[in-house]
Amino acid sequence: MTDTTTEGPESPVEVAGEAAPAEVESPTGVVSPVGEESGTPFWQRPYVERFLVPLVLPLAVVVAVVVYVLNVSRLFLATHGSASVMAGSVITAAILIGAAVLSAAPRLRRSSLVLVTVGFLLVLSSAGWISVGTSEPEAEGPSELGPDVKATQVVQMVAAPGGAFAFAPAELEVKTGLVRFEVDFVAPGHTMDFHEPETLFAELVPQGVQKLVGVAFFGGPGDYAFFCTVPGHEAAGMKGVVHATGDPVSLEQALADAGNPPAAGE
Ligand SMILES: [Cu+2]
Repeated sequence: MTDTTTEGPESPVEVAGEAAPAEVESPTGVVSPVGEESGTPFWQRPYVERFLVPLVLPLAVVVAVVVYVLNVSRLFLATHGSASVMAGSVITAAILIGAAVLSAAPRLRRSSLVLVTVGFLLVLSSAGWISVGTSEPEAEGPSELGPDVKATQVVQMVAAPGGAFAFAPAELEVKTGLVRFEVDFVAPGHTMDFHEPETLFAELVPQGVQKLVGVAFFGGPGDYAFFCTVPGHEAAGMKGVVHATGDPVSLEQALADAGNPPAAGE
């Protein structure tokens, strides 16, 4: 090669003579595959054919199926309404229809097939996020107070006195803090609960005629509404109001004030 650069007049002949046979040999053996690789689409290259299709593709399909199953089960568990069930059904139907369309269209270009498949995978993997809400009620900090929690005040109450849709008393005044409600259900088929979840009051559901105890936490002054949760009973008048007065108090402080051990509130 150094000779060709130094000897000007001879070099063109030598170069042409040496290069010509080299070019003739190389295009058939070496150059042509390179030309094919750069010219053919990515998914038709040898490595793709050899490894992606038999190895990666089945794995991807398995992962997609697992993700889909998890997502759909999550979808069905997530909400109480029928919207999520309908969404899940629509997605499943779309998958079936899409698969039918794909199999019925053999003349589709391979690139379009790949695009459609990727699109379906994206839809599948996002299926579970369509539903709004959680399968369990979100934690509202501390859990509801049990009947064994000590309270600083006690209220005696009668539910459904004389069979009426009422509480007696229907209106009462307390101080902020923990209040123990001793409710005498003198007629079956009634309950008691507070509208305000921050009272941490555990709904009282008696078995027939029964006296039950519940503890409510009133963290600040204000009105707290209690009612019978049986449909129609509150509208019929089975409700009442607790007027809480006094300084705001934290649950921890209220529990301590009532003599509860520190771990009781947790
Ligand atoms: Cu009732």
